[in-house]
Amino acid sequence: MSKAEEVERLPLISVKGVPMIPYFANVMDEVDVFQAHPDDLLISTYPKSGTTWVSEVIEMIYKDGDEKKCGVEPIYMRVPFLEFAAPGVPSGIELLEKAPRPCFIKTHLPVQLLPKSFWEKNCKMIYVARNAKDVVVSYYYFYQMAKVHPEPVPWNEFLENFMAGDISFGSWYDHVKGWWDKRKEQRMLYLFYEDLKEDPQREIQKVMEFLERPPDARLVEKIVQHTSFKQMCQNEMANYKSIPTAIMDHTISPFMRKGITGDWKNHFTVAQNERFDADYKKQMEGSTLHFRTEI
Ligand code: PPS
Repeated sequence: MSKAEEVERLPLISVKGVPMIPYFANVMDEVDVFQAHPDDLLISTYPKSGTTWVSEVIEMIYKDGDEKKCGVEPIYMRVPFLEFAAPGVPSGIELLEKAPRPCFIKTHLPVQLLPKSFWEKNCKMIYVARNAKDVVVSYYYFYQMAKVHPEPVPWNEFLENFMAGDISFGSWYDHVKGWWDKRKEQRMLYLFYEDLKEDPQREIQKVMEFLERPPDARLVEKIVQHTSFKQMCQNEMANYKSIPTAIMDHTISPFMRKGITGDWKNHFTVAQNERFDADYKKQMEGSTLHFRTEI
């Protein structure tokens, strides 16, 4: 097996028009024919939108709030990342081949690249969306610390690339709209990061209802505590610190970075904000999707 030290920052390559990390693109033929189980639960997001947070919430729901059971393995083993691949670590497909089914599966794929078996098997899906401004800031730091990404570029250039969709997993705008448009055809719960920040109790209850779990206020409270940003920063099984440094270097920027809504205000200049807003209006025109950039 190759070593994590061999990870290289390579330019993105197009998979059916979607720019992807070459390691991920190389496994897309296997991903495409992946056979979902009808009871698998898909957790889908554009990167940096709250995937890890919601994954831990779901784990806690299924394990009846037993923190020890959730703490047996890192989150990337408990919720395999379907299209992930990198030297020196098992790919998502390899993990899923060994995983007891049904299981939880993470993906960042835009809706049109999701393997068709998820639709055919009518799997439940939870999509988590986060406002574009906080996503681009979070992603800017993630590009620096997660070394499977192309060479990092200065903030202004990164912002331009984001608006153009010239970024790993492509356009945020197409991603959130694509999944939004599918939500009525499928057993899908569409959540917003900002709602989770504002009222985690309410949103966790929503998830439990979607998963056909009986109401349980004590369990909800336990999950709220266990999945608070502070707790998850310290939780070695959720904070990604066990990934080899050659792949993720937390000294550059921690995976659990700030966990807030509105950090974009510390990064966007007035001019960047105006330009972004004007472009946003065009790209989101006609969509009924609405995001909050502050709470
Ligand atoms: S990834 O790499 O795409 O799977 O990342 P993802 O987990 O989707 O998103 C990472 C961002 O989510 C923040 N985060 C949280 N915020 C609030 N509460 C909790 N519990 C939590 N857990 C993770 C994490 O800090 C990243 O956001 P930023 O803005 O960079 O802090």
